[in-house]
Amino acid sequence: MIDLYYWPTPNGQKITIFLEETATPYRIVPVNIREGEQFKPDFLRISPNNRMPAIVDSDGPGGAPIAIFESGAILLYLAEKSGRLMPSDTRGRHTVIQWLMFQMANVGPMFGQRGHFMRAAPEKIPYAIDRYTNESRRLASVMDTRLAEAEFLAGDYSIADIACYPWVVGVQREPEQLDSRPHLKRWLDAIGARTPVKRGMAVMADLPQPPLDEKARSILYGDKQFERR
Ligand SMILES: N[C@@H](CCC(=O)N[C@@H](CS)C(=O)NCC(=O)O)C(=O)O
Repeated sequence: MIDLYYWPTPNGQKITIFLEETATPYRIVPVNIREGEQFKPDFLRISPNNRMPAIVDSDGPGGAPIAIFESGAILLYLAEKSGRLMPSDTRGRHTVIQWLMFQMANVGPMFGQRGHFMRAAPEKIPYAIDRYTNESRRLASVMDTRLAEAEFLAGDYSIADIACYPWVVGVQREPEQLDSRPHLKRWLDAIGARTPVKRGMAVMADLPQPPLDEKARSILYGDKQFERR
């Protein structure tokens, strides 16, 4: 059984989508990051970077439990274990890894910082908003160019698409951005139409997400992050 330490954010949704796509049994262990549950000692033993998602697979290598943090590492582990959504030939594997790293090192951080400076930051800093908006748009164009020549990021549907989708789906709220990126639009529509993707995206999605209050702000972006453990 896979225990998924989870909160409904794009990084968490990558894993629920994979688990739904592969019909892998899993149990959700909520980690309320606004309440600071990511700092509980039991969770830090699993995820020392105080970030979700993380998994514990009770049936890990050799039949012993294994804990994994970082969504990209979790996707690689689950793909390898299940033999799904990742090709087995060397060229195909590395194409997937390359686009997975593109998501982890670029799409997640840049889209994430854009969201932070647009919605969470207490003051609106035009330089920061412009910087991360420009980078997010540039990355959307990189994807559009790639998707002009390939149906999915690594050729066939894979964990690279699953990693990108929950981050990029928000571009649909800015339809003018998709007018000039028709291949990205086609890809978003195709992935969004998949039933397991809908199920993965829906896990705990009805949770009320009021604007961040002072306590949540301090937990997520304040002194709490710097306390020695
Ligand atoms: N690179 C990490 C990022 C995970 C991440 O940033 N998780 C956020 C929510 S999306 C989190 O747990 N934040 C808690 C905190 O900042 O204390 C991954 O892909 O797993």
